[in-house]
Amino acid sequence: MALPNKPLGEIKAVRDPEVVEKEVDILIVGGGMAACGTAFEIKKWTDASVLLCDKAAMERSGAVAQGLSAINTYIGTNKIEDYVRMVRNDLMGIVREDLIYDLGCHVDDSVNLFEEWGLPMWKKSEDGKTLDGKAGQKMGTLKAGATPVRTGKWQIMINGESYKRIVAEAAKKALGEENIIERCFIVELLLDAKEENRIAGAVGFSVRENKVYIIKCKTMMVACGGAVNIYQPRSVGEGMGRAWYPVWNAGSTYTMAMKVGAELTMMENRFTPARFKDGYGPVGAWFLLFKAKTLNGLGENFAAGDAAKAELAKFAPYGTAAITPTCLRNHLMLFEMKEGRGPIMMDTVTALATIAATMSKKDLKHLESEAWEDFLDMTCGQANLWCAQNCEPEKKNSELMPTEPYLLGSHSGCCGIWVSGPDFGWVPDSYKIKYKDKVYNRMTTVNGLFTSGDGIGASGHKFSSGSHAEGRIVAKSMARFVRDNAGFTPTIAKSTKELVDIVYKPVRTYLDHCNYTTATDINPNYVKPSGMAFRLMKATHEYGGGTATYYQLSNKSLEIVMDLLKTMHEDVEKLAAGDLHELMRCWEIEHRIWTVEAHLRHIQFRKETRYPGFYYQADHPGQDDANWFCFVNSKYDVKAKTWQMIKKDYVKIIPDA
Ligand code: SFD
Ligand code: AMP
Repeated sequence: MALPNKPLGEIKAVRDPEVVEKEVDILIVGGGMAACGTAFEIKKWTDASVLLCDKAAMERSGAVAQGLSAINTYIGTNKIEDYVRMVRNDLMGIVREDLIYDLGCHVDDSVNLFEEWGLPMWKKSEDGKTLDGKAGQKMGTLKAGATPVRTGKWQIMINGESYKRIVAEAAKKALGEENIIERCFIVELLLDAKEENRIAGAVGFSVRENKVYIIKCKTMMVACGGAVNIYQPRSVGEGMGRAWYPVWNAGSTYTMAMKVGAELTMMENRFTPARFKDGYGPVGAWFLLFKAKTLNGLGENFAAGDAAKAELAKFAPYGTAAITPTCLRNHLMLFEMKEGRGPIMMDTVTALATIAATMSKKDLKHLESEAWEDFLDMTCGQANLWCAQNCEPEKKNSELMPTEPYLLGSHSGCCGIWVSGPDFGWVPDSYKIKYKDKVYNRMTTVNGLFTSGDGIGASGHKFSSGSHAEGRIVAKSMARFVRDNAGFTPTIAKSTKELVDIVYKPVRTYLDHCNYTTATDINPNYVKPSGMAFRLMKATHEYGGGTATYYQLSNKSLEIVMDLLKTMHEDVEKLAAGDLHELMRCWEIEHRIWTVEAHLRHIQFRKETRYPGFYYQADHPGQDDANWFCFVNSKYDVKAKTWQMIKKDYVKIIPDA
């Protein structure tokens, strides 16, 4: 059920919240693209009871909140094998080809549904013209054979300002509003008290009412997106809060799963996207649709030069492939900047002039509005910035800059949770996870716990469409899991009181001590979450390979940041929340700290630099295929408080072309 907007000001937290206890068969945690896919699909396969909890309002939650201007995974007439090859090359070789292939088989069906639900897709007219909006709709649907406007081989353009609203509406209709709790932040997952390594529920709270939710379930999907604001953003001061990926996604997926013992994979991977400086406007449409080039400070197309070619050759076969991997594109920019040939500019002027040369005045106006719409659809801050800077892209070039790092598994990164592949003969046994002798596609190493979208590691480039399709794949797996295990009754070890004490601890800390000082943010007995957030960001920025060091770290800096994280873990015990928004911030920072620790532990373990341009391990430069052409997995033991780092064999399934 949607809750009304807040009255003016924050909602004060009380010492003793109301407790709501629920028991369902299937729990969906998150309300983003993946969760909407699951919500849309699940009732087709089961009569079991389902509940979805989203910390925000589904119409505008998660990464697609602002809308998008492209769907970056649409197979169409391409071969699925080529999709796997593209993802493998972009992610420097080590990926789960079973998961990627499986996703490739399903993703277009989600795209077709989006169009059916009203999402306008750009189409090509019979004479090869670009038609967007209503004009595009006249060409018929993609499903019926209309030709999309491809930006790249895998990407298609949309008028996507309302993308998330459209997808959420379908999810809500299919699942029923009565089975959805919005503004419910899940804090912890709960294991079963009787059966080892089996998921049994979750605990969370409402960010609009003083209520704690304790939910028992037989199976669960956690899909709370990636992790943002874990490194100091380039936008500070009055720009603070601006980031590229959704600021609300705080690593909850990874932290909550790892804390119940789920194995993580490739957490060393990160995504530091090259973006339009300060506004974070995406570059894909400019590179691919408008065919723009980047220039260094000397006005040279450096990426096409001999120095760049020589640099890329060091990372063959990826660097020498037809499409340069995302991390290496960053690497080239950083190379220029470090050599004193920055800043890097996107040559929007030449790109638009080149296309305009073949156009009428009217078509040119339309082209210019498309250039603006690319940002208005998904990153309006960038369009605002252009206005603020008097920037007309046809007259003035814009600067590009690699951003602060993000952790995610669905865009051009691949950190996440280790999951089962599908139960096909061609999928290696080492990629299958069984429960009572049955394989459950996309199940984590915790029985009954599933994930998708940004949650799944080693299979990036799913984007919005792939995350939705993956959520639908999980729906079918969960339906089967509940059916196969109908006799299971979840039991939770901790009492209701113990769970409420955990979730509301920051509120009580605040209420116990807030009268000690006149300025409630400053108190010797507690720390506010905003202070802790700055502390985390400073530590990662300086010692964890943030922008401060051009993404470079070393054995020593890792040692220092690990030490800082250790005291942060101690100090989060003193977090204090005076209102419900702050309570959410407390739990977000807790989730962020654990996610960062996993990330840095993986980097510490992998003694090579697999992703130059995303990060550089100065003590282990370059790639070491002989020792590190494998997955790195980790498992946290919450009782023993120990990390186990595991090397897992990579299996090549799709041969090179
Ligand atoms: O331009 C809790 N993405 C793009 N995908 C595309 O297909 N095309 C594009 O054009 C894309 N680009 C892009 C993209 C994202 C952003 C922010 C920009 C540009 C500016 C990527 C996709 O959006 C992304 O791959 C998917 O959305 C991932 O889906 P999913 O479901 O894994 O994550 P989500 O949608 O962010 O949803 C997360 C949900 O979890 C909730 N949540 N709920 C309860 N308890 C907690 N503790 C929770 N924590 C989080 C959230 O509220 C949300 O509902 S471009 O760059 O290429
Ligand atoms: P972005 O806007 O950077 O998020 O990219 C959107 C899509 O375009 C993703 O599928 C990227 O992999 C792809 N892309 C972006 N830039 C390039 C480029 N220079 N060459 C090839 N693909 C790109």
